[in-house]
Amino acid sequence: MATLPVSLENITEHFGPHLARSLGNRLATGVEPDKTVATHCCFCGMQCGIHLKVKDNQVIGFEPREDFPFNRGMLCPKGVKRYLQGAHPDRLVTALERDPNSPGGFRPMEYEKALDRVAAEIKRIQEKYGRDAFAVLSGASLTSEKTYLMGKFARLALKTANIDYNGRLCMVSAGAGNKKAFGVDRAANPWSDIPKAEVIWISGSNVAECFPITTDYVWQARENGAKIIVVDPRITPIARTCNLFLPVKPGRDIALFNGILHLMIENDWLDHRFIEQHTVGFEALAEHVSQWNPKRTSDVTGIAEKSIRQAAEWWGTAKSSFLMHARGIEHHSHGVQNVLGAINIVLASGRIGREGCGYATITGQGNGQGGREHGQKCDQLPGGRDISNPDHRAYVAKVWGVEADEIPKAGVDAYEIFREIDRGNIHGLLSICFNPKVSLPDSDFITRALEKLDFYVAIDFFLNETAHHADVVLPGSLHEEDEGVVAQVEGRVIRINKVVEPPGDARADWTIIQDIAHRLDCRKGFSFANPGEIFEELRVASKGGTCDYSGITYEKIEKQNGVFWPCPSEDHPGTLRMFEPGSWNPIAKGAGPFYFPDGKARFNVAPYTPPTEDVDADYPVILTTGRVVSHFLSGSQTRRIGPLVDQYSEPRLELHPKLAEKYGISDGDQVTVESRRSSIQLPAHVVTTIRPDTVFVPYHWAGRQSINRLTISAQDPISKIPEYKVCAVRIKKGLRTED
Ligand SMILES: Nc1nc2c(c(=O)[nH]1)N[C@H]1C(S)=C(S)[C@@H](COP(=O)(O)OP(=O)(O)OC[C@H]3O[C@@H](n4cnc5c(=O)[nH]c(N)nc54)[C@H](O)[C@@H]3O)O[C@H]1N2
Ligand SMILES: Nc1nc2c(c(=O)[nH]1)N[C@H]1C(S)=C(S)[C@@H](COP(=O)(O)OP(=O)(O)OC[C@H]3O[C@@H](n4cnc5c(=O)[nH]c(N)nc54)[C@H](O)[C@@H]3O)O[C@H]1N2
Ligand code: SF4
Ligand SMILES: [Mo]
Repeated sequence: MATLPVSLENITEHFGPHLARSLGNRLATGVEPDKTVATHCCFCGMQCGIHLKVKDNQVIGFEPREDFPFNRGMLCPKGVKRYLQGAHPDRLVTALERDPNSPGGFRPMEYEKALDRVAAEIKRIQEKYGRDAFAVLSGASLTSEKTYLMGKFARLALKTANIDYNGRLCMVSAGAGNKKAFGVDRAANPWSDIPKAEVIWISGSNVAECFPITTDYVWQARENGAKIIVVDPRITPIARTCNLFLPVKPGRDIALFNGILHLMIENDWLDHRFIEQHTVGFEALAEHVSQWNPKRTSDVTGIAEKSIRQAAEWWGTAKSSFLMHARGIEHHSHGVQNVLGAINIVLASGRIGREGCGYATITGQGNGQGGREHGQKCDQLPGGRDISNPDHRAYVAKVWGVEADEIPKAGVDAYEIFREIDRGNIHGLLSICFNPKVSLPDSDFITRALEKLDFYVAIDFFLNETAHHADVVLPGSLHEEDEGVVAQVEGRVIRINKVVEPPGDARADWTIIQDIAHRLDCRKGFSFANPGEIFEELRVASKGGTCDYSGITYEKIEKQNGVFWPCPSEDHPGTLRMFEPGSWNPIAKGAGPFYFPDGKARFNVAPYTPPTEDVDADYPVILTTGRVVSHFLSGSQTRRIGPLVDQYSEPRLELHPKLAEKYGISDGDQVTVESRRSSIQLPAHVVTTIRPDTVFVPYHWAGRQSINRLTISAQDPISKIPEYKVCAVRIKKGLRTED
């Protein structure tokens, strides 16, 4: 039996930020760079600071960036290798046009001609089928300037209601839960609060593999004597070093949170003064959780009663604490309920809005925070405004110089866009920074829908698997080829600096979008000369909204090494920590720290509902999915970086020895995994670090290796996030006979 590729002994080798520090220095030897530019990593929401070294308009290496306070020179394996993308032979340097007779199915096309064709097809489709028949899918790896522009482009240039983004797959359950409870959607605390907390609660996050730099903060807390509680169906690397591990059955976290609150009430581990002064709704919630006694909680979650009591006691009696969660509790058809459950135990403890007392959802994508603020969501306008709210529409319309009724109504979510394509209601698609064929669930359906499109244009720097279905591909920009801002995991707005020029015919993404707008006879509002001008408009458009950027300038970001939003005026330093007593916000206006007119946070009753597809006699095993340290998202970038492929070259089916024995499977055997949607074959990886009723597969691969062919397209009714973390499968040793 093999162990996980990473063990406690070699954990530093795999995730050790300090190793990266020395590697950077080693790479520095040999070639003399022309210049070194301070910027940030292109991958996850940590947005670690990094120096990129440039020679002849080519990124040739990196150096640690000690001055950025978040990572202080540390980087993870992906950050260390990110610089290898630009020189990759697959880098798109011309526009492409679909041509079945050309090798690879595409032939190069002149950029201007490609734009003409795109505009003509958009006009043709919209004239024939109506404005909303052309949809836009955008991404949260883009800078905030671009995400702002995408929202404006869809509403004003295309005049379509149908724009949504890949954060629909990521941050929306957390966002909806935070808005329901706090009235605003941002990590409540800076990470500097983590080491000051005496209890750290981590639910549904593989912190060490997905947020390696956060591991350092958690370990600092541990050095200071903190107790670490981890809730996960797998003993992930961070769980191996925790004080209490709760092996939850996938899809049952809300039962656990309700059970913890039950014990907090029973033992009077509550902050009565905080509940009284700063919250509403506690009585109804207390009534609801009275049914969640430890026995019932244990029966539903699969966690031992003793462990539940221990967790409740540590959490209940702590003086300071930090609760964080990620997609493990959010990727569910009741993801919002899970998030509300987590927030309920934070509010009941009163430990929020103070130093060392924190709560956060850990943001995934590079601009996963900023990308969900300024209007590329189907129901949102800039500044976190609501597209259905007449006041919000009127404000943004004024900034855009249009009438409020010219702004389309709310559109449908990213998955529904594909259902609408399938139903014949959407005929054209523009996608940027999104690879839905690999990243959406039940992906055989997505493939079929893509083939039904009349016209599809993709903007990317690589020909990702979805773009293979495009009629035209436009060569966009890599992270280091453009400038702008992003908001990292803590809500700190930082600057991405331009390091090199886009090669060949490749263009900064925002210029491509403007070029298309111009060909749609839409110049007004799309004549920005640079990202700085877009940012100036974004500042105005966000003013007075919950995500208020109006006091943030490029210069101030530079000077302060980042500015935390909200920042309502130029003399305001930004908001390091949310919800501090006496703090101001645009909704409460001094009535209290939370973003509701009365300034109070909301407790929400969050009932338990089982996953949409539970196991049964035909499909008796739970499938859950997620990530490994060396690959990123759909893998379109990291599967092209050799050293990362070497670290983890193919997906494997993680399963427990007991389950393996039941099916006669040994480590390394080929196994057929089948759900009601599809089936694939994978090598078995037999490990003791997973629940015996659950199997895990990472999702970074495409085609025959893509686990999303099996996952279910059930969505949370509020957030519309897909249920990636639970569906039912059956497994069998060997290949399927018909293959
Ligand atoms: N290396 C790497 N890092 C990344 C990314 C990447 O692709 N690769 N992507 C970035 C992005 S966009 C995101 S969103 C984040 C994701 O970061 P995470 O959410 O930490 O990662 P996941 O692997 O999706 O899932 C986290 C954990 O949830 C557990 N889990 C599964 N089902 C349940 C459940 O029902 N309850 C609980 N409590 N846990 C469950 C899984 O076992 C897994 O360990 O990572 C970011 N960082
Ligand atoms: N089974 C399963 N599926 C999942 C998940 C899971 O846990 N399990 N997690 C979900 C989550 S949390 C997420 S965030 C999604 C992510 O899913 P996707 O967003 O589809 O994945 P990416 O790999 O980020 O695809 C983005 C594309 O954007 C391109 N790109 C990156 N930066 C830029 C840029 O600056 N400009 C342009 N033009 N293009 C750019 C990349 O080259 C890539 O082709 O996957 C989701 N899918
Ligand atoms: S932790 Fe995230 S931002 Fe930092 S180096 Fe790794 S992938 Fe890049
Ligand atoms: Mo994500």
